[in-house]
Amino acid sequence: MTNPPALRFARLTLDPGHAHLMGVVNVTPDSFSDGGLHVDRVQAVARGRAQVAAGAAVVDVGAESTRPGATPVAAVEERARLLPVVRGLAEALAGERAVISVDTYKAEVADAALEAGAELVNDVSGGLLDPDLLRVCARRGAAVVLGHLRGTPETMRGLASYNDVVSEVREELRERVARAVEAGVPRARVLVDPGLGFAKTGAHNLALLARLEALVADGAPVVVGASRKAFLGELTGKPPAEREVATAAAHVAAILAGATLVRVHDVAAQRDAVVVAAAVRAARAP
Ligand code: PMM
Repeated sequence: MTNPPALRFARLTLDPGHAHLMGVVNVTPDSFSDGGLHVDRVQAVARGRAQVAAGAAVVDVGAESTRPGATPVAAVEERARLLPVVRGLAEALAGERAVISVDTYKAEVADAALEAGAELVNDVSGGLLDPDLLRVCARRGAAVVLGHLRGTPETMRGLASYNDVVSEVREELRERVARAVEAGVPRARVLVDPGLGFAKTGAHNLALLARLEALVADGAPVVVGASRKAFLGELTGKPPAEREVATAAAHVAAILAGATLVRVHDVAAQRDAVVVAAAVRAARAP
């Protein structure tokens, strides 16, 4: 297995040979309050602080759902939702060993979020939906997660067709990494993600988890997001809120295969599984 270099951020260095938690912070309008975005902002910042207190190295702030079939949000709206939260988190986490990530595929949103204090861009499309995003990351020295999807979140459901999902995803991720490097992002600042659920069936997700070593072997730190996803519901028969143990099992498999970062909704619920899986991996004979 190759050993990717450490990922340096302002107050934290992520060792790709270890496993870390990325806690999700969703910023969606609160339809039950007339305070709207303000109330949302306070709650989102508190959520981010709690994720870090529970053990997250990264908080991933997102304002547009990328679930299958989700309708896109305009960049201006996405920025208006995200920026106050990113600024609030940058202030709230100033003394913490934590990194703020922004979950967006839009260059102008990423640019504004990096200006506001984010250090990592999490693009589920891997630079495919807005190629300017890679140039923004290069210019600002940001690290970037390049996710694998086909089509768009709106259309991807119909595009889950592969002969060999693992080798095709690996090939397409290699192309995306090459494009990021061409755009000026240092290779050492690029992470990759197989994009579980993004133009994938449950069987595709399982194949990617089962053979994740193939992606890890390419050298970039691997991010995995299985948290509460539909394929875990298909396996267990449980609704999203009851998929924490299933999430932990999927992420333990990913960590044993070499994943560096797992993206979760509930850091407190997931931390111990990640710590134990990482310790087992580290205890392997060198
Ligand atoms: N999944 C979702 C959103 N962002 N980012 C990365 N890097 N990997 C993922 O698997 C991923 C992501 C969609 O899941 P959610 O709507 O449940 O957050």
